[in-house]
Amino acid sequence: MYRNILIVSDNFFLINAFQSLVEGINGIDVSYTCSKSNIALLENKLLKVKIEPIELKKNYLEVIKKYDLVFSLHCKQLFPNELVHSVKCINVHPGLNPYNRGWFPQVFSILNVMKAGATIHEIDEQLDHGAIIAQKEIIIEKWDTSLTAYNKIQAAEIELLKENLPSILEGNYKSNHAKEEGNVNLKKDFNALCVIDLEKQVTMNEAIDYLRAMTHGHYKNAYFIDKETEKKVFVSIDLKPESENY
Ligand code: 0FX
Repeated sequence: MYRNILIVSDNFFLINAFQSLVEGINGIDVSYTCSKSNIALLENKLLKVKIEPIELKKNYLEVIKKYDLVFSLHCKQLFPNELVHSVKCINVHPGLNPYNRGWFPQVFSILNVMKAGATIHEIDEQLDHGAIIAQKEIIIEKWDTSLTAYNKIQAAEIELLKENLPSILEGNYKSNHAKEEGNVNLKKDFNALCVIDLEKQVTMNEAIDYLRAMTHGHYKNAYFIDKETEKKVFVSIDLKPESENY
């Protein structure tokens, strides 16, 4: 059984959910950390745990000495190879590996119609790539935006943690490598997507899919530049399926 567990996370919701899941388990010691730059999380009064900043690139040797299991629950930092090779590191990822590994998987799944969901996997040297412990697919409906798809994915992540945490802590889980390498999207791919080319000709179907992929609550994603004022104009979309509101 793993006893000294480190959580590295930049996600409020997942930290609190993890804490609720481990609350009653005896014999384990769980420490919670986030990126140094995540002031909002470090100062968040609603967090149920004490959280400390960590810089994995600098502090990985201390982590190797102190912990025998490390979880990444949506963490902004890359895990150094030395850490991954020395301690069991596990990632809870908001995508259905190997489809759309990397940045904001559901955004790309809306656009390229690849499967979406949540995956718990061992961390290796490549992005969202290690042996898969468990995964859950979510269905993206035609009226889902990035936000509504993401909410389904977070719910799937919690379900996966509930189902798999006992065997992960015991170290007796099974894991399998994905049969394909899949595809990877990076932050720069998302940034490039944000720029709307007003002259581009697309079908209404493509336009709606693009806008719902880029719509995520208050985030200002897709934009065009107004020629006269040279201001950025941000664009999002509101979709309501008939059964919900009519
Ligand atoms: O927890 P998380 O999903 O993101 C975290 C890390 O911040 C990120 O670096 C890491 N790749 C990921 C696995 O874990 O929260 P978030 O608020 O950064 O992003 C959540 C969703 O919000 C994302 O899937 C798409 C949307 N979003 C986010 C940002 C920052 C946008 O639409 N636009 C944005 O500018």
